[in-house]
Amino acid sequence: MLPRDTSKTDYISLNINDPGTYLKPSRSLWRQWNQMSRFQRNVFWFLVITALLILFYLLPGGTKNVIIDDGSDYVNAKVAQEIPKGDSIPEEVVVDSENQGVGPGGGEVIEEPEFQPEINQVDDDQINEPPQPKPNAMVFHGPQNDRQKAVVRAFKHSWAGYVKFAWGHDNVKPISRGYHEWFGLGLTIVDSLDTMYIMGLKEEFAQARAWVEESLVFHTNRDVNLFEVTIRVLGGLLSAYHLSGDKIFLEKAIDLGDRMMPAFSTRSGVPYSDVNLGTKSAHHPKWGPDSSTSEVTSIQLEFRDLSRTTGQPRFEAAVAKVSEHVHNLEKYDGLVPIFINANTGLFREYATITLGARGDSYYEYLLKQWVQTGRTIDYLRDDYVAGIQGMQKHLVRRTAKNKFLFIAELIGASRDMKPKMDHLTCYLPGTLALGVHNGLPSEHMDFAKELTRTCYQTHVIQPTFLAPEITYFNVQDTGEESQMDMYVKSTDAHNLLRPEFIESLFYMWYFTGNKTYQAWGWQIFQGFENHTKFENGYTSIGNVRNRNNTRPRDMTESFWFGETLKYFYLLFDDTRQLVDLDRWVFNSEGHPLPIHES
Ligand code: DMJ
Repeated sequence: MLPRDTSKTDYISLNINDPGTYLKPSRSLWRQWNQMSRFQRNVFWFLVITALLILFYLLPGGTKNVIIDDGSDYVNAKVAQEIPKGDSIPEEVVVDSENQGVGPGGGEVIEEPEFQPEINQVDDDQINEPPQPKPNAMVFHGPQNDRQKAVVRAFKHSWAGYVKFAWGHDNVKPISRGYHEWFGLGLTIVDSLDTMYIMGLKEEFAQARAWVEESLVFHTNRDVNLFEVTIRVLGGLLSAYHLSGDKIFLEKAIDLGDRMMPAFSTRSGVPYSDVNLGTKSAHHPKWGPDSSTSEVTSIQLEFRDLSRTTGQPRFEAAVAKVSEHVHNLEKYDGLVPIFINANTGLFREYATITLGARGDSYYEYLLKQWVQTGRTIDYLRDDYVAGIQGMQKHLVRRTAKNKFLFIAELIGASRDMKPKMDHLTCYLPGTLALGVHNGLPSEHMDFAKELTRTCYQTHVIQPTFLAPEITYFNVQDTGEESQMDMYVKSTDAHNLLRPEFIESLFYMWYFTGNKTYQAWGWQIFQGFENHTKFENGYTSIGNVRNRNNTRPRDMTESFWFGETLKYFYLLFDDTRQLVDLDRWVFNSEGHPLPIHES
């Protein structure tokens, strides 16, 4: 074979690294261009267009989804592409039925034009309210008895897995030794801060504090859920600030609060569910046009606290407007449907009424806001009392056999009663007890005790001693000896390490001093120890009905650290003085915030 004669090639080499090839003054560019083959010209244009595109995308504000604010956010940007914005989290990591992006009502997304209101904010300069003085650091002395020590061991075990395999990410996956990203905000770290502080875990707290200072940033172009970020991150930061007096937490809270404010830029002032902290834009969820009622009404403690702490009233003004708006809406004997439209400001007609997902903390925050503001805002108390009366009239039912009290749901236009209760509803006894302590009707305590007993039963009847996500109740007497009070469908048999019942046990113990509540909590703690503990932490499980087949889900929600373990620790505080409930009010994620005089 003859060697190829390269001197007679029918192309010229295109070396873009050699400027001489193109810029030699002796050869005209035009001639060179004409000598190029079509292929070479295409390559040339391709390179030029690519370069322009890269330039365009690197310019600030050039894109919505791909821009990365700085190199350190690369992982977040990558994950943002893996988890579609506002869509449901993939099944294997879906852990929170309230947060699943599968919208009731069909999923048809109504595109509404973006509304730019005349800013429903207060001009901070006009109101001369000084910020609170920096709080003194609270002092905690660590676990005082064997049960508290066991809880701290559980915390440290779980935390160790998180540090090792998921540091800086939202959640640890303790079995596969990986992590799960939801908002890319280090949720577990921020949710854990005050728990560690209260448990006296100084080294762990210092490590987390350093991460907050160096790595917690909010400028990533990514949609987050307003409610979840408010209760977990804003609440976690503010609580850490009030307990420790460390200003870094407040600085981060202010930045976050500012970035969430665009969510309130709607016609009605009722916020959108989703807000992009990077671009500061907000919208309704991808799965439907409405926000969840509990979500828009359970952000007030945190935004108000931010205002009171900084002396900047605009945060409180925005959320107070939402509460006032909802107060003025027509209700069903104090009960609210679970969806509300941010633009019309109206409830979705005939949406479900429930004390479970999407309804629960509406009632909780009526009471807690009233407590937070020194019991001075009457309509909040009145709406809360009306809500409890409405529950007793329309939702409270009893099982046929043992007359266990539960809170049913009302479904659809016909308002049919569904004898089903989410585990989420088991927060209510604690809230009722808090209300009675603050002077509300003493019958609420009877209600609280009965519901506590039922929630305890949802644990007792399971071989794992852990409650399922949802329980159904038998209300018709069949006359059969074997009739059960409650049953669980296989799709509802999971346990996500949720805190609600432990939270209620803590309040019941705190206000009554009845050690039975501590004993019940200890039994449940053993359930978690026996069935959710693995080498690298604790995981949600898919099945509480069979101790030999619990189907571990490989996921630790941040509320395990922020709430469940904190409430266990407080429940086992024999002195009942660790956190004074006349000075502090816990937000919906278990973060204590100070009570004000007005
Ligand atoms: C937490 O994020 C909060 O307690 C919220 O109010 C309800 N759901 C989870 C815990 O189950």
